[in-house]
Amino acid sequence: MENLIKYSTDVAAALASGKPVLALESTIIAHGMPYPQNLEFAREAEAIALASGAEPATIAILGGKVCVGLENAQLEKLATDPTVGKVATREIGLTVARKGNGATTVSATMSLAHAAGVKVFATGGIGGVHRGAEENFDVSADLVELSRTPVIVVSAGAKAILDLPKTLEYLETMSVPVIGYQTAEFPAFYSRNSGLMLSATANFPQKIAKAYLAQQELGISSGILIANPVPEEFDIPLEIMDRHITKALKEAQAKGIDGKELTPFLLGRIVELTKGESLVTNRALALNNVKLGAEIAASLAEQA
Ligand code: PSU
Ligand code: MN
Repeated sequence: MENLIKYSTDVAAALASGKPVLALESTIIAHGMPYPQNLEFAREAEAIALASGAEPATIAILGGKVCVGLENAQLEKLATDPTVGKVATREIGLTVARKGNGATTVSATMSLAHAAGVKVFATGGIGGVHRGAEENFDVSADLVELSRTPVIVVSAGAKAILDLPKTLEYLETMSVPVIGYQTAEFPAFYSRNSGLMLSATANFPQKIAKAYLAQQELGISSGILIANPVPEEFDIPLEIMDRHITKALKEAQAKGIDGKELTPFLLGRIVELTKGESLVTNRALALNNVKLGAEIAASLAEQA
């Protein structure tokens, strides 16, 4: 796979010298936030990773090449070009084969980060088990990838657009450790609280790095999901979000939107329904995850 991967000069240098590297996804840029906030976010995420001690490696497929570390013009393309598709793990091969462009989801970014030798990845929220999954079987490939790819994923939990109890059950079944960062509760993305308790908590990045190294040494191939609550000042209470989410879900159903279109549709409608407040929170929590991700990557580089 090596020659399919195109590293930026900075990422290649960091990997060669064992410096901390942090993977970042591109679906959040292309399909998770509107322009121009998406581009500002992408640049700020990279700046925060650097300031927190890790080389940022934003991952996307461009012209059929797996790009690990992007130039400014590439970030701009992802943020503005509506023809850039949403690529989950199953779409990687075909996108490369047709020399296409694709923004990578959590599942695809994990799988490509692993192929590229990057062990830590920060995002906003992961995909999960959708509400109504008992009828429609909509379960994000993110959960499957977490069960089989040894990458630490730093998230603010899963969005309340999902069925959170079922998402946690599924992660348990798939043997994915879910560790609350300085919390015993699973955060609900926009909200710090979900009412769902976790079985594991870590208060320091070092402990997360140690857990990962133990899994590696013992041949356990699953990833680790870190649940890092949104900073208090950006929290939007669950009850408030729930009203907007229920409305957006009804609209999606009426319009017949499902499959991979559903998550981007819901995210966009929620930004409109909250008059932009959800976007401010989304940005804050994702940047907060980048900071923690960089700290974990730094700790891993020290301990490895
Ligand atoms: N959560 C967000 N913003 C996002 C996504 C999730 O807050 O942009 C994206 C991620 O890339 C995630 C994907 O992997 O949505 C999940 O999509 P699906 O439900 O189709 O698996
Ligand atoms: Mn889905």
